[in-house]
Amino acid sequence: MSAGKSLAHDSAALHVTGEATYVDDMPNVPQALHIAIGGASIAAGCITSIDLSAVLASEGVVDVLTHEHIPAEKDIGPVFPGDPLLSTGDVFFMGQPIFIVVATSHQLARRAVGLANIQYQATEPVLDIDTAMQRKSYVRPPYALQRGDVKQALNNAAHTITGEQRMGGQEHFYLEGQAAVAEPAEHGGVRITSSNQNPTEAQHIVAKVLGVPMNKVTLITRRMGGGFGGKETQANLCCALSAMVAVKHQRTASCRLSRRDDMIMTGKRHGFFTQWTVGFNDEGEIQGVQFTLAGQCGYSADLSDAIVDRAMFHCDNSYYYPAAHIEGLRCKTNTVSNTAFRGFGGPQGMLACEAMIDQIAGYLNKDPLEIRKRNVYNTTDKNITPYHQTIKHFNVPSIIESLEKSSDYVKRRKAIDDFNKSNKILKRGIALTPVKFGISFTVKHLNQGGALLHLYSDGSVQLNHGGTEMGQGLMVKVQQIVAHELGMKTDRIAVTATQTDKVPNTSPTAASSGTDINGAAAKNAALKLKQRLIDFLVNQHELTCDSDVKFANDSIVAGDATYSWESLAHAAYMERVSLSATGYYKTPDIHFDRNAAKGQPFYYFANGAAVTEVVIDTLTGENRILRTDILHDAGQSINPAMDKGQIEGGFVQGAGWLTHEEVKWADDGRLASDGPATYKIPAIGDAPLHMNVSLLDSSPNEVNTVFRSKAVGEPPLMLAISVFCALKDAVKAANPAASNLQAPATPEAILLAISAST
Ligand code: MTE
Ligand code: QUE
Ligand code: MOS
Repeated sequence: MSAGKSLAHDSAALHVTGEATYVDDMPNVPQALHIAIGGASIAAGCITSIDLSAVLASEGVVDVLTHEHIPAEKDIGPVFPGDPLLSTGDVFFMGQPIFIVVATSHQLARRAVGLANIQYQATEPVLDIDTAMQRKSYVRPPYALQRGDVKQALNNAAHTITGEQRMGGQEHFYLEGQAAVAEPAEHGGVRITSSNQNPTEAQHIVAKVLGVPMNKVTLITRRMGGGFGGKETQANLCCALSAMVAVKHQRTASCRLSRRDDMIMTGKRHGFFTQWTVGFNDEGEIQGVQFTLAGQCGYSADLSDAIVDRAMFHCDNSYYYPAAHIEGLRCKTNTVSNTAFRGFGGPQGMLACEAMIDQIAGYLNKDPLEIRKRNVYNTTDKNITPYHQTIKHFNVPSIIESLEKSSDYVKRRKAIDDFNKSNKILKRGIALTPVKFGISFTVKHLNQGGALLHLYSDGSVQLNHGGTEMGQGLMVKVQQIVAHELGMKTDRIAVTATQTDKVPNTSPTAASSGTDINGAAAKNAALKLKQRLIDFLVNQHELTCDSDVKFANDSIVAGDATYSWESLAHAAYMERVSLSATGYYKTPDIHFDRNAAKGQPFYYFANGAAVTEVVIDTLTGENRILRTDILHDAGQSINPAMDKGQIEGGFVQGAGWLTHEEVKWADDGRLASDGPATYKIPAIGDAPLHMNVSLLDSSPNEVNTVFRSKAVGEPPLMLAISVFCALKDAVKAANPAASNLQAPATPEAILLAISAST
């Protein structure tokens, strides 16, 4: 059977040979036009004059367009309005798209951009969360979760402390940048090939920008060279611009951002400023907590409402709060509009939570692991979340227990203390942190998926579904699911590009739900097709019941007869059996009343835990991850190799966020970290020296997901919180009175924490 096997990624060979085609590898059509974007050179204010004559006169330039040339809708805000495709006069951040150059080559288009003469009237930009909070400047209204009487709980608690944690944003740094190629189609339509997590939304937005119905616009995504959330809404820019040019000029138009433009013009992870007041008893058992979580949204809403919601939903991480008040603020700044990034606010909420746990441990002079275990949810009396969802099943306690043993935590804790006593300059630290990540879009309507399955008369199968491939292995997993249901070899099934004309009204491939919803939809299609074949065979062979037909080992047995897929497909076709099926799935049992802040937003939780040991150099602040042990719950894994890859990649990406990726703006609002020279992503040498990743054994999902698997895309990123907590542990060993470590824990931040006392 194919499901449950560690099959290689369906494109693995293509990836390593360079044969896999990305948007910019598409054959260069003669006459194709190339787009470059001209951005604002101030961070806030308005445009007083624009002179683009020199741009238009530049070599190879065919056209220069501003907002005045947009055929219909000028706002590409995905959920709420507020994102002008091209500035209509106001400037909200430095680099904001104002005009585009259309030229005969990418190079010539980029060269012409610099010749624009634009005058501005500048105002003072707001560049940080603190200023936005002071001014109550938000992109969306504040929102809070509430359970129990927090005031009373804090009053009655033996100890009450306040704390705060700042954390930076994160650049997606996908290897393939934002890119789209649009070809004109008949009747004012357009066909766009795009590196895109959300083809349906791009279709919707392009249709609005062009002023045509959605049926005139087709979006195609074969694969992305990484998305990580950065191509959920931010791919719309290149789609809309290339579509506009393709339709106007009736020529193929390509829009591909340079790395620098990509970093400046498209959104990133939200940095957060978090504060709490927590009450607890002598054992460190939490009695009540009050959180304020303020996210830096940039100039517009984009997905920030849902992102800060998810931060709020995760500031309990794995711990029970008898009383809680959690407020989320969506701060408006004159910076690019921030967007989805692996974890979607969850990592920020969870980091705040774990920082609070560490603070309680420090206050009571106990090992943080003791505080973690004391407060962890159970399924009996500590089982209600701040959003009133009851935890019915919870693997974290047993995961912590077995990881503590398998990683030798107690012995190593002692060895680290000894090491730190005998070493003045190098200090080690260790931390075990759990992860509980809610699976489902917290916006209900997105929790649906669709698929389209064809059996051709030669016995080959073509599979389409609403999910997109960004390297995570969605296609091979869905292929495995269908092969499993039909008892056929996976290589009989070709998974094709995601296309809005094959499966309509799809959700973004996001919230780690790709396999859950599209895999289940594909299974539904496979079962429909299978039933038609069963009916056909029962009838042909005058069998008494459906179970006389068996699908296994790539063949079909019907009573005494045995078919190959080739012979069955041909026979069914000749007898006029429909061999194409659509599939559909919607996640059951979820509901959330946002006004009451009550409900069951998540179908289930993904769980895991990590133990990380680090070493810091107290003279330079340099640091290394020495060892990480991970135990992660992927349910009954559809593809253990793929899941382990997601765990390793997610962990390292999270460690990058918390250690050396630093998004920085200069005082005038210019993005200072606008390339690989000024923004450091993890290299192979930054991965843990020793990394032991295990999947939780025999743990089929408690709810009825496809193959009883669990979503695995985002949750492992949050295992990297163990790195940050271990670094804090090492900093504390260097100076027990060290000040609060800020994230990212760069060498500078580590030195600062060691040298400045609280
Ligand atoms: N893995 C790779 N290789 N590349 C990516 O871009 N994106 C992550 C995760 N893993 C990503 C990845 C994010 S943000 C999400 S939401 C999930 O994959 C989406 O895919 P899934 O739902 O199929 O897991
Ligand atoms: C997790 C997610 C997303 C989410 C909620 C989550 C996500 C996303 C949206 C969203 C919300 C409102 C919309 C919309 C999308 O919500 O990725 O189009 O109108 O796009 O809990 O990952
Ligand atoms: Mo992932 S941030 O939900 O695209």
